[in-house]
Amino acid sequence: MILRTTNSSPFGRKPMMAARYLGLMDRIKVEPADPLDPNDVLRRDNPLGKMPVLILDDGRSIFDSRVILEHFDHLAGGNRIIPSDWDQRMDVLTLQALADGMSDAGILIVYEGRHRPEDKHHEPWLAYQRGKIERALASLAANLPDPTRITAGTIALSAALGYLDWRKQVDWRQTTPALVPWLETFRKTSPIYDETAA
Ligand SMILES: N[C@@H](CCC(=O)N[C@@H](CS)C(=O)NCC(=O)O)C(=O)O
Repeated sequence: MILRTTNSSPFGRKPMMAARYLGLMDRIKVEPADPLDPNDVLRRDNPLGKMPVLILDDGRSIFDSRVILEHFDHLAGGNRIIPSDWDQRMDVLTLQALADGMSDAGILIVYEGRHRPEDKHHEPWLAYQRGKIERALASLAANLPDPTRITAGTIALSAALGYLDWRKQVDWRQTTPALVPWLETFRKTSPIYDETAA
């Protein structure tokens, strides 16, 4: 399989972490992708021009990161990072959706700077996106997931926090200190976070 991705993207880092955790790396060739390059095959493999994309052995491409994690879990026998138990599954997938939503908002903040001229930056819209991240952080701090369980949810959360550390859309370590030991414990539980640092 070919995984088009980069670890600097929070979404791209998710399948890299999952593949390592599930022991699938020897079946995957990782190729970089550049969403901004119109000639990059990414736009052929995913009409949305977003990474990550996974090219299966039969040539099909699957995306997005959630679908790829689902596929990796299946390849690894199932019930590994996405529980089969329905209630647990809903909890893990909802945590993944919340964490991915933080990354989505974080990316939109970065894109405002990248794609719009400086005099067109709209602070209320940036604050609107920051509000999503801040509310998500507060809700996570009030109901911390188990950092010793490696799931699609905790993988997505660690990737989102790593992205905020890098791009600094909000100072989550200051506003939500409860998540600092959470990330430390996650890192100690499995090397996949440090192994996929950009
Ligand atoms: N929901 C998607 C989001 C993917 C995404 O936003 N990827 C970013 C990488 S940072 C991207 O490729 N953006 C390019 C663009 O939006 O044109 C997923 O989970 O994979």
